[in-house]
Amino acid sequence: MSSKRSFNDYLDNNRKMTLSDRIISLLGGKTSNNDDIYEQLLVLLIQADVGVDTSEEIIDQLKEQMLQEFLPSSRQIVDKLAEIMIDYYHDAPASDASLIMLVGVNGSGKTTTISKLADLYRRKGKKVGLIAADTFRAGAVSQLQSWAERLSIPCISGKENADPSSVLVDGCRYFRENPVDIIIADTAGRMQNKNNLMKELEKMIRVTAREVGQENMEVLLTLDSTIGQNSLSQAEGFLASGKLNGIILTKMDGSSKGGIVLAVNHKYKLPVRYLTFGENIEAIEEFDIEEYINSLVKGK
Ligand SMILES: Nc1nc2c(ncn2[C@@H]2O[C@H](COP(=O)(O)OP(=O)(O)OP(=O)(O)O)[C@@H](O)[C@H]2O)c(=O)[nH]1
Ligand SMILES: [Mg+2]
Repeated sequence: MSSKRSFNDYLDNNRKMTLSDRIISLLGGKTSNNDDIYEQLLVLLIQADVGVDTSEEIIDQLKEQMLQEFLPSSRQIVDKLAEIMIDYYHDAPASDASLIMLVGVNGSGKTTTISKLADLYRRKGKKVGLIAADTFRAGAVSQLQSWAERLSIPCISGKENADPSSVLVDGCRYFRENPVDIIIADTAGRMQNKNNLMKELEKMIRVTAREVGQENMEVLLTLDSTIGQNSLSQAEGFLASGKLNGIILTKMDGSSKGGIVLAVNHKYKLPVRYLTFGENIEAIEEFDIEEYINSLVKGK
């Protein structure tokens, strides 16, 4: 039997009071169409990092709904809030890309997440290959290579300071000769406002797309769930580099609830593919909006 613990197990063990506990204790079990209640709910959403504009939009929708239907219990209001938040999310079908490239700011969790993803795919019976295209940070290549060795999967890398685009091309060609089911490529961390580094990323994406085909690759942005509002500007900056297909929400084991991901998803139509919740290699899950909202709002 697997000892794998899910994100919800993690929450069960680590969060004392859920948003819904707080809402229900605020509402005291009964309801009235009281502006005070909306104000309190708004504050709770903002505290969950959902962001002011998004929280206001969601509460406005709740107000509208509550004009149309009478919800006699606080539990029903919580359920309605969850329903509205799930509808707010733009879903997109899971991709069957043959190459996934992780991009993001420094320290957002790219390399760690790649080892988790590699292990996840491997457990699903897929053959995985890695490309270590972070040639910028000393030690980055060996960080990924040591994971590859532990997982017994091939990892193609370049020398420190090599052109990352050429490492990507070499990697794609290697895996054309030695096929795998999925290639996962690591890239150097970069701030979204550093023009030269974003230009470099544009080239990396362009040459990789030329090797494997634009439709066969997916570029995912790792967003550290603890950084809050800056996620919006990161998404905007990385979208400008030519291709961005989705988000991986990292570090959900902290105190943050990562609610800003709803705002990012809604604004840029970027689906959340995975979330990670710890240092353990198994601390990754495919993202499920209903589970996420239920854990955020209802705690189950
Ligand atoms: N608590 C926690 N820490 C994480 C998680 N994912 C990554 N980390 C930690 O975050 C730090 C940065 O992780 P990396 O994977 O090296 O991040 P990166 O984006 O590759 O960093 P650069 O390559 O420097 O841009 C490390 O200390 C990781 O252990 C997570 O889900 N939970
Ligand atoms: Mg890294």
